[in-house]
Amino acid sequence: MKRPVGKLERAGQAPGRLPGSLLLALNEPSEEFFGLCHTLDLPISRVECQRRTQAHPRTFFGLGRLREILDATGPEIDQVLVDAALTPAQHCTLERLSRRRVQDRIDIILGIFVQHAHTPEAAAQVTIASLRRELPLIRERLHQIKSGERAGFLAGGTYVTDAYYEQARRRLRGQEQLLERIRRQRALRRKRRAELRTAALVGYTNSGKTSLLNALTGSDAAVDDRLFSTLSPTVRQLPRSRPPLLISDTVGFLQDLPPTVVSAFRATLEEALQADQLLVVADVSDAPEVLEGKLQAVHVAISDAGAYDTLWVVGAKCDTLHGSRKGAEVTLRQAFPRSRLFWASTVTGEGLEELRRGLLEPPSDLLTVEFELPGHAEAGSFLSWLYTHAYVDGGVTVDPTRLVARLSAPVLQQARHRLRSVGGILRILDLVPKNEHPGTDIQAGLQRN
Ligand SMILES: Nc1nc2c(ncn2[C@@H]2O[C@H](COP(=O)(O)OP(=O)(O)OP(=O)(O)O)[C@@H](O)[C@H]2O)c(=O)[nH]1
Ligand SMILES: [Mg+2]
Repeated sequence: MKRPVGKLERAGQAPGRLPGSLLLALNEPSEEFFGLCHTLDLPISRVECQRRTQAHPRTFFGLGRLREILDATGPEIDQVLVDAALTPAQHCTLERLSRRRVQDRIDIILGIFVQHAHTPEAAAQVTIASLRRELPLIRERLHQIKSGERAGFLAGGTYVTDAYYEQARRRLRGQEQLLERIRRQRALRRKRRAELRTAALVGYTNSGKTSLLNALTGSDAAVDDRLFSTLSPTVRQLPRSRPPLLISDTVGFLQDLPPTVVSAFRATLEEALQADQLLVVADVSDAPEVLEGKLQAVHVAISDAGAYDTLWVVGAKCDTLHGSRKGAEVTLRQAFPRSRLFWASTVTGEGLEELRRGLLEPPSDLLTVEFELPGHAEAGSFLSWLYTHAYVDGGVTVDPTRLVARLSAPVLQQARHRLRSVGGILRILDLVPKNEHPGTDIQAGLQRN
């Protein structure tokens, strides 16, 4: 993510033409904060920093320094941006002293999410996150009115604020119920797809996940050099995958993502993390120390959802590595030591074929099963079902129809069930996989259904 070069300078060249923002940061603003502001198109006209190890508990900067800055601030500044997550007390006090809208890191991230929420599910998630964010602020304003710090706020005083608080709570409950309904519908759709193999692209925001999905599946989901372009999961089938492999792309991670946002998007993320194969997409155009920090955030988010032995790492945007790949490779291997590593560029196409081949490979924990079917019509429908759920090895013989396929234990259960109505036979040719309990159901041997 590039810093919004020129925004500061442009505003400086034409003072007063466009209202701009005053940016406050402890020590110095982070590149990522500029990236977030760029994503929201917020023009920054002035940056003020204060060296201190901890923010002031009420005024963020020391009160003296804050007053000095605000006294020198005219109408060209219409809002204050703060590169930190403010407490409700700091937020409301800064608002009151500056008499301007105050937006901290959380507000800006939420603003981006609001802009990018294009589906009912994403919209409900974002509204919930915004309302959960808003409630403590309303409470703090109410507190400041009652303690006399904010006389006359909202004209009606405590009465109006109380009513607003209640209204926000009611809206929150309504949105939570709506989201629950949407999730139930999604769960139903997911259940229908549950037997199909899935791979999920996960990673830091802007790491190139959607570009990779598009390149692998020939789709055209929106790609942008801005943060959080994707909020709702997109699922596409990998062409020529048999059985079909569904690839999903979802919301990206960010270091220190506010808990309100994390909790609103948890279900979406967990759904992605349930995939059979996870692909962590890492942007190797980042400097190694930046990449390391981002991978750490990804690591935390993934391990929160359970350990992943089958995780693959994709060094994305590898066209930007003009010199050696060693540095990026060391960083990627340190973050995910046991993972298979791929390189990919959606610009030059490098590595895409290898990744596609990797995705088409059958997983190692499948059972090899021989089927013998009578040659009538039901056998045909069983065969077409088998082709969409198992890796059917070449060489199907007819009369009787005999074939060998590799399939997972759950698919085997269903195959057995379906065979009953067809009147066929199956024979498991290899041993029970390590992670299964040996039981009569899946032990080797001829079984008549
Ligand atoms: N040089 C180069 N740029 C790439 C490559 N892949 C993606 N990009 C650029 O990286 C930026 C982000 O790409 P996206 O695919 O939107 O990234 P994302 O991870 O889906 O981002 P979010 O949905 O915002 O989390 C875009 O400007 C892409 O054009 C690549 O292989 N090489
Ligand atoms: Mg995306």
